[in-house]
Amino acid sequence: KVEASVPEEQREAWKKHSAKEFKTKDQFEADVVRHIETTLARSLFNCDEAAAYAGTALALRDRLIIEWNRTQQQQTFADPKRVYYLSLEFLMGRALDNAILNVGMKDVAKQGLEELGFRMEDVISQERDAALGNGGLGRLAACFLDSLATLNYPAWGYALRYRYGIFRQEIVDGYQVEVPDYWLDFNPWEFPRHDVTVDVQFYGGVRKYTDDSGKQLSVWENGEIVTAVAYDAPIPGYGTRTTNNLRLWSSKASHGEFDFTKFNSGEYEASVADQQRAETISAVLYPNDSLDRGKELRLKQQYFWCAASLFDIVRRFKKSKKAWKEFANQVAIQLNDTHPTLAIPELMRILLDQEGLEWDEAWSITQATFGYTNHTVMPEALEKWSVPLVQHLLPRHLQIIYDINFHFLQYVERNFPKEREMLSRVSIIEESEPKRVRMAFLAVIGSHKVNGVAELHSDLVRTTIFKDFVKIYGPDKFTNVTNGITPRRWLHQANPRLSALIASKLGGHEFLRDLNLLHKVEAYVDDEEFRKEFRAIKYANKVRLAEYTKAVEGITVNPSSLFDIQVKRIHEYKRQQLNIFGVIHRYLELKSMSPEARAKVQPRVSFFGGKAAPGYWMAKMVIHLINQVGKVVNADPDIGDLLKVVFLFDYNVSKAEIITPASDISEHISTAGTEASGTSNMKFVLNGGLIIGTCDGANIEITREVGEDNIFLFGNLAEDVEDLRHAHFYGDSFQLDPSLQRVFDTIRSGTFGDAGPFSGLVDSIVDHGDYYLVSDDFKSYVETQGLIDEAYKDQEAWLTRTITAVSRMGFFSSDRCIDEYAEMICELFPPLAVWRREGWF
Ligand code: F58
Repeated sequence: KVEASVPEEQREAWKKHSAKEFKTKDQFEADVVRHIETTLARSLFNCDEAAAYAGTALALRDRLIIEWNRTQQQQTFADPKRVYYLSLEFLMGRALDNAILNVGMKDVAKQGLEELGFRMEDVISQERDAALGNGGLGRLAACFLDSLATLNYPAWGYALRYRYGIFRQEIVDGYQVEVPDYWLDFNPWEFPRHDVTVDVQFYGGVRKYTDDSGKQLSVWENGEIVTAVAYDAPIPGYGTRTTNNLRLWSSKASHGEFDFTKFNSGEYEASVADQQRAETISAVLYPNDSLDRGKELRLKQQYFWCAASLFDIVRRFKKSKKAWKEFANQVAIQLNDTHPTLAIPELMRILLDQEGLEWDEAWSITQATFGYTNHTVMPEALEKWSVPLVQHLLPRHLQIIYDINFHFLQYVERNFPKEREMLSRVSIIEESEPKRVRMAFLAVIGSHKVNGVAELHSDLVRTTIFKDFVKIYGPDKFTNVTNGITPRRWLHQANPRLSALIASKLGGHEFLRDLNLLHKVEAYVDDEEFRKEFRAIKYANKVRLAEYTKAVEGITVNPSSLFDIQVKRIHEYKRQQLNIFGVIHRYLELKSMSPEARAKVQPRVSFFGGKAAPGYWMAKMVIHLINQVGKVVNADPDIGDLLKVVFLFDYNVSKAEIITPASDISEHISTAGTEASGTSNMKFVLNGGLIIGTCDGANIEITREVGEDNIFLFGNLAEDVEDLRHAHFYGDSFQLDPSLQRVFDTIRSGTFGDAGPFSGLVDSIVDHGDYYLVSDDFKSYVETQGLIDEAYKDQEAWLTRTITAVSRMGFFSSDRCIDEYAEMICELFPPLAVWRREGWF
């Protein structure tokens, strides 16, 4: 039973006046104008596009709030099992366009804005991206929120409210320069909840005591307190009234702005320093996309966020007055990578120290509550925290981690008495100097399910990093949920014309809710009218990217060229270096051709985009090389339109919405076994582009779905990688492919400017073992690019391939993933199956 704050007799007045949603264009316009005039204090004489954006966003926000409140009320009354997605990153991008679409107001808003004197695209582009993430992992979390709401799951996201998101990238003299991303100037989508706060403790010590019943308990005390303040953002589902909540925590000093005792005694600086130290916790997103740097502030962020979120979740559970044994029936917590793993010892601490449960009961509740998603098998990305650091910052948690380890190792010893060396391999504590806590092991041990994000990756998870754990727990604990993307943003929003074309053939936009319906598109693969429009759409999207390229990079590209795109974080394992070496090879080939031969060449534009982690020298040199090559090639009169090289600076979600629909070919060319899944590969194919890729991550399942003829695979397989690496180190003669040798010679000769900065790139391949096997795959890469050139010349066949591929992409909807998570991991069924079908209302 939930207490209402307004007595029965007064509720009529509330109902009469409670906010109403707008439905018509007139009501929409009225709300926009009212906000511009009263909330922003502007008028029609000084309303620029930024103000129009603000007014529109506020009008839409009013509308979202109604549904949001309603959803939350319904959930409070029904008190179903809820799923909590703990992710340190949510790469949301822009919210307005998505909100307009999801509440079904696209036409009304477009016409309304036109009547008020604005173009919808201009208004939408005023919004800054919410860039609270690095790359795929953060964007996946954002797609999942969209799907959870669309499928009516009662779900909350929890993260940090970073004051600075991922840095903005500028290019100066061909080098990446990082600029802070202060995105909170005007953010209409968040609601500060100053009444929802949690005090989070750090440092201090642990005291043992005996309570009245004679029971031994521990208490963590005398630490430093930082307050977490909740900021909520509504997450509307598509075609449903369900509007879920994303809760972001902001840190502030527990005593408010100043410590008044210090302030009053004249210690102004100390008083302000405390405040700044507290606020630093949620100040900035760490811009590393794969390396674990083990920084204290990062650990503080992780604990701060876990502690605040768990307090909130437990507080909500306790309102229901249910017994603790019901906890895991009411609460499913999904850990997005190991970053939230401290939630495991934190829940144990709450259950043991605050609620007085016995170890065994607390542990079975904890294990039943958590599920863990792994996103990488690369050793340098697996988090390990130094024991002395955890001891200092979280002394009680370290005890609990040791206790968990003790129980676990006892279990292993009992069950595998002959395998003593296994104990040190699986121990949560690594016996290094200093000792370190292996967070991935803690996550596995504390969860009831562990999943990878594509089939190959889940196999590698089972056979490499968690091999021993499969033996210990049995294979059922380890599963796969292949990633997906939301078709609302990545088809309908990014490519409205293609979405409209598909809708015209399928009798409406239902495919946006059930992407498997796309298979019906295949029936139109020979339909001339359909083909014509499909081709025109691709061309228009390429023209849009060409215009954008001209506007921001000053480079003219011909939209009739083959557009080859590689946009993602810059990393050696993703092998942008392979791509740019291939481009240089192409350039050298062109230079040595006769005019007759050149006339037969397929013109191509190579687009690159992506950020390098600020401390990642090699990745930064890759960016520099791309820019330097572009400078030379684009200015070469011999080459003209035959080859252009473009680095699109500051790649982010909103730019991806322009770039993705414009590809003919996109590159997903990671060293086999390194890219867990990839998700942009799915986006490109869904938008009518083909892929050149290695047998890695989700490329393999994309091949299974679209058919081998509709994808260009090349390169060595994951199972060969170990031997190839070994051969680089121990093989007697290392023979570089002559074409690659020529590429290196050209770089070293200074053709692309000072060769000094590029020596590391070349040396890593020639002298340092070529860890990412660029030289092993170079030949087949270049050959496959040749096949692509040939294939592209037959435009009709190419079109058939792209249409076929689009129609077979239904599997890659994030809606499918979310249902799989719900069924297999969170065990949200059966009650949710009903709501899922029928919606909440
Ligand atoms: C990515 N991981 C995988 N990590 O690389 C990609 O293959 C996969 O498709 C995607 O997750 C979604 O499953 C990724 O983006 C990060 O950015 C982390 C940020 C924090 C530090 C460690 C890496």
